[in-house]
Amino acid sequence: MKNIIGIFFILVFSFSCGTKENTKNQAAKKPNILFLAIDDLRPELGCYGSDIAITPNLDAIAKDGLRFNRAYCQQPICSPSRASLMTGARPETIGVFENFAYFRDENPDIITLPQHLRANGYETVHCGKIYHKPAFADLEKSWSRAPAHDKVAYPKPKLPGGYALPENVALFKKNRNEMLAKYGDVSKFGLGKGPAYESADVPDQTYEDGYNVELAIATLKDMVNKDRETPFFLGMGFKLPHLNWVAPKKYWDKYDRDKIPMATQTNAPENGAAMGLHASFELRARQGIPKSGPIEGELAKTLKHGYLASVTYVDALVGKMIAALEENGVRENTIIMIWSDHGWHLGDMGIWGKATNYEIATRVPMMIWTPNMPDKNRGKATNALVELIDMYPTLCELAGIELPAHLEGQSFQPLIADPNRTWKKAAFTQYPNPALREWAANPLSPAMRETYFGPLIQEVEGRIIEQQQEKWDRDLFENNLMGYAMRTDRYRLIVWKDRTQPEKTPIEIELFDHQTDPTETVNIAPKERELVAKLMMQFNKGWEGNLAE
Ligand SMILES: [Ca+2]
Repeated sequence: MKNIIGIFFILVFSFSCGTKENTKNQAAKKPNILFLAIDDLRPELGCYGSDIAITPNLDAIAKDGLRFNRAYCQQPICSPSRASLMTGARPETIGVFENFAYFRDENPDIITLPQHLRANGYETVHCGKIYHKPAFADLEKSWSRAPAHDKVAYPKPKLPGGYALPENVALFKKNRNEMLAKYGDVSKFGLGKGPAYESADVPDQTYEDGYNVELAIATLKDMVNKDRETPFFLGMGFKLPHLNWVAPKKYWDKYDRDKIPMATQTNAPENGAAMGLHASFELRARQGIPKSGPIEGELAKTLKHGYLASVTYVDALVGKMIAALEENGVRENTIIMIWSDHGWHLGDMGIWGKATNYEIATRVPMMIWTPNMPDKNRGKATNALVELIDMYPTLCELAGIELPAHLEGQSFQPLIADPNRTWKKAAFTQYPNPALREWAANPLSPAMRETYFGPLIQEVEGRIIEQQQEKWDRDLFENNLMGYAMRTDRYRLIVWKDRTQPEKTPIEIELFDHQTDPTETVNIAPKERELVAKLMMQFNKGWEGNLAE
């Protein structure tokens, strides 16, 4: 009997050792993942054909990887877009439509991308903005370790309002105090802002993004030094080119101001839905930006200059990050996934900001580099319709990990093998009434109406009432109206519905023909009824009915 027990123990012991060894060997073969999020970046980059944007590091990755020409976000605002792509479920499914909603409140058990990788042997860590804000960072479930703050040579910047220049800090504090005195606590939700931009002669690590890249590099080094066998998922989230456009002066100086092209399509779409465009609230809340009327001329040029300087600054930091992969000997086994959470109107359609259902706010830059992609496809671009939500299943497949059942995206791994193959029939995005929401997409608070945005809101509301007439209903338009956009190979269809009553007839439909009208100047829905009916059938099939076969 003793012998039998002894043999049993030996068997169990050697079996468990063997399993551990196998897991370790399998893990060693898995690729690392560098997950680079760039906030509010529209696809105006060298590698996307821009003559002005200076982005050599992003261009270099595109030149060696695969670039997506038609990638779309699921909602053009930070938190919902990120909650969707990180959970692999659509905004409608997880019930996150605005920046103040946390996906865990509604979906306590949903498995996020880093959480799934972690459960499959990955070390997972993030620096900067991956989820929307620190309180929404899902620290307990998504991440296996904290960044190596103690190993950064620079102190974490403490810049009031994010500004390095004392005069901008003073403007920020003055504005914040005035707003607080005038409006009380409501001003904390975005009204007490400083200037929209800053050009300061400071080193790269001065601003938050610069510091966070140093932190990400220190963290990478720490992980590799401790354990080269365990694969890592390192998320690095850049805050720029989100407002405010604070960038070291040397990046501003790279641009010839006179050569910066401005938006050429500055009108709202002809026959467009009156609720389709907002009044640029997010930018107007900044100090020095007119609170009503057009934003144009020299100011507009400076704003675009600031956006581009921020993009070039981020590009330089991306270059540092990639160099760190090389220095640590992991470049060749690290997938690089680069994406932005949504696009941005820089005066396009006459507005500034994200938060619309049009092409300019929903199309994003996205590119991937993988160790094993066919050499013949390196440097190629695909015109296939893809969605940010597709990154989750793709990265899992590339890591050889089984997909969780709840995912609503589709792995684009087949496109890496063949960028020209037939793919999804449509990409989907949604956004609640842009005109009558605060810029975090939350419903307008009475206090917001009373602040200096009152007249602006009245103006957009007046246009909606005039257009919608008997369909106007304040509660519906402010709280339940959702715009659902479907982008097909040729068309953009936007269906405005009461989301609490999905079976009801849409309130408004917009249709744009990208073959003849790539900047979406004319809504052709009123004169193309048959085409709308056909596209509505496709729309009603939803994302599930429009996947690649
Ligand atoms: Ca964003």
